[in-house]
Amino acid sequence: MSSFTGKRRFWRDLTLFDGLETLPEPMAVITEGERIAAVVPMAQLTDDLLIGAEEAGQGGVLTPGLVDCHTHLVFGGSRADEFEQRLEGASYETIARQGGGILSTVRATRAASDSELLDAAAPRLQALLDDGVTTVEIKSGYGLNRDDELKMLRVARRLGEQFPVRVVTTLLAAHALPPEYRDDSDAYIEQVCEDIIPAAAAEGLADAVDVFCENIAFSVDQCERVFQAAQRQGLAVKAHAEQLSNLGGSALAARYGALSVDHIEYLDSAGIAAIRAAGTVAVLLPGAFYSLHETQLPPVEALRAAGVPIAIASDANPGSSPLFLPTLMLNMACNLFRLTPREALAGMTAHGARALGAIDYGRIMVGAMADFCLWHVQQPAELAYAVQPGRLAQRVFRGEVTHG
Ligand code: DI6
Ligand code: FE
Repeated sequence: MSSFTGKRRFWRDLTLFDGLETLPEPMAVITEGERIAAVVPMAQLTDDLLIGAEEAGQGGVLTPGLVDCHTHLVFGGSRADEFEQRLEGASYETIARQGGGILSTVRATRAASDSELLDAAAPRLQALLDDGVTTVEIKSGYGLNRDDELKMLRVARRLGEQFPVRVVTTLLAAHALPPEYRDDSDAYIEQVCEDIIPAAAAEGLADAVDVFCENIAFSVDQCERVFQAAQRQGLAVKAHAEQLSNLGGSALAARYGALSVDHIEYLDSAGIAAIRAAGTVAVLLPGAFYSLHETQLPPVEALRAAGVPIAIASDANPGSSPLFLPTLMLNMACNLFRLTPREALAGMTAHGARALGAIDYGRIMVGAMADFCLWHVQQPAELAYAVQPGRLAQRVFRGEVTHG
């Protein structure tokens, strides 16, 4: 018997993807309260293991609950008008330099109340849950001042209280230059470092701090100041880096022990060596690559050869990735970036959890959180091969069946 407490449930006759690979024989999973208590081949499922346990499912493919480790799920307004402009040839950068893009969403987010932001985010979050997500990272970054950045993070925290999901929050105040600092980016970075980060840390609203290191956003030096301020508050760091060019943001992030570097289409061999040495996760965001019609592919083969863990996420946001279907990201990771289905699934389970600095979810193993999904598919690869909402047979979060 395990050392855990709580209600005992078991699932049997499973094709099990454990977060890294598909096990070769039919398996059973036994939970106790919020934790996984046993993972055994059916051939070893003896009666003593089932004492006091209620059968909760049988058959099908079981995977860890999906971990969407990079989203901008909380935001006001819509960018459908820019979608049309970009289809008519305007570039993402041009729209941003004209005060559109992120700043368009900033204006709408600042104007929205907490409850309006929560009501707008709720159906987007539900769409992720209905597609198997049990952990979601939600960034700020559309407030760009203390009050509105903290407003976004409070809304993210409330979503985690109101829905059966784990919400991990990230402060991304260094997402874009707000209009009131249009001529003095260093002064804005000073406010981020001396005011916004300490205020978020004091209220326990942020689990990590992120930056957008890019020509249309902030320089390596400015991002380094943000990382130093985060570390003064004991917060982990991550970076949107090498998305549209190579400024060396990933190498900087690695020097600060970043949990992850994200996008990284323009990552070079020096950056790969740096993140490999730092144990930083490479988060690929195929939705943004696809929506922005990018052509520069991330260096997947070099990341594989270097043994860098690759995560996949939706980057769900109103501008560069208005895509709220995580299993579509599995399909895109394979079709656009040539990941294998196994790599893509690991990227949205074990490696997604690692990109959030987590060790007790994202895997099906004894002692892990009982966060997992039973799917109406014959084999795990189908989850990446086909894009088909509605395949979730059961969703289990902290040991409780929340769907199906
Ligand atoms: N890179 C992106 O693709 C998103 N943020 C970032 O740093 C874009 C967010 C938006 O367009 O609203
Ligand atoms: Fe992003």
